[in-house]
Amino acid sequence: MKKLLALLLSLVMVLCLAACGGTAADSGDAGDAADDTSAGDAADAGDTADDAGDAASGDLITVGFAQVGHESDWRTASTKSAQDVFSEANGYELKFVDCDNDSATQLEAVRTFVQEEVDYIIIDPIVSTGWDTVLTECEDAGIPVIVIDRTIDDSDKYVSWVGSDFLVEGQACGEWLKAYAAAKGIEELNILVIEGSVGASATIGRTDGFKEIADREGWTILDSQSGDFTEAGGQEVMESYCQSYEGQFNVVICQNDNEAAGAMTAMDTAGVTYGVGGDVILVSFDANRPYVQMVLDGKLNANFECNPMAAPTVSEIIQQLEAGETPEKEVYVTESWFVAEDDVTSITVNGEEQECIVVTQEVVDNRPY
Ligand code: GZL
Repeated sequence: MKKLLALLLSLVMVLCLAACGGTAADSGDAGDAADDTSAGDAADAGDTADDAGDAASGDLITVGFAQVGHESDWRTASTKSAQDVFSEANGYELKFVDCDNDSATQLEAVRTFVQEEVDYIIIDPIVSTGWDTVLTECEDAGIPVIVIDRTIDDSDKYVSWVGSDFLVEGQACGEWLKAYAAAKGIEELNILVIEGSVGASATIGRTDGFKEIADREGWTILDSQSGDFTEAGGQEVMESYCQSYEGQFNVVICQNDNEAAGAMTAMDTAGVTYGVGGDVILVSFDANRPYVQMVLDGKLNANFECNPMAAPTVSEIIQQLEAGETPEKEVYVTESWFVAEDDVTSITVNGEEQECIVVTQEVVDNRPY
């Protein structure tokens, strides 16, 4: 019914224009309407309605966002950041798809955005490969793609990437652990790692960065398995570790906060103490507010931030593109390292001195997410 109404509306508009002696092309959207109507195709009439709709909605910029999923507190913060920034009040129409950690769903979401002829596409890639074909389709459709957070490693057909240096996050964790162990007089480190989702650049970077320091220092990594960035995954892997490596480990590295929460549950059940004064040094990544509180409470010895607030920078990039400017290809977000004790208040990562923030209640309260 809507399409029929749009078709009739278009016909009336064309007849009015003809009576006024103007040309359809002179009237902008009406010209589009005339073009679509002359095709006499109901689908075009629908497009006409959309075109009219776009014209009626003024200059809202349509943004399609294919988000990883909803697996963690970090992801929730990332999604909220996008919804806050790409609001109608800010001149955007956000088309959001939660891809539920499924790569096929994510590719389908991007193709749907192309069909819907959005103005821009944002992708947080679940995995770092398998992207060139669909990015070529976006390029052919003339739709700029901005990648956030995780990286795409098999194609550069996107305008910009905004995110974290995951390798540095892993290296910082290793350099802090080295300094902390020295300060505490711990000579032997036997380490268990709970990795993030397989194939995610965050997992790859944190794993490689930490392993670089572990290999340099001669530490023993007893095992390294994926907890898929979820609390259930972290608990499951830690339960297995507590059985397989009972009494053998004194460090657990969790590659995100939700895995750390799961690991705590498993260690509590197994009677393994962790954190400040515990038998096991427990470390996390992401630094969502509740988990920085856990650093203050001594449950976590350290937490390495991964900043989820990429959306404001993405909006700046879109505005640059709207103005015909060329944005930077890579934009890194700022991040901090949080520690429970003042034994180590700075570390050197790749020759650069970096602060380790000793957590206070004020630090917790000031966390933005
Ligand atoms: C990292 C991000 C990771 C977080 C996890 O930038 O992709 O995915 O560290 C999230 O919490 O699940």
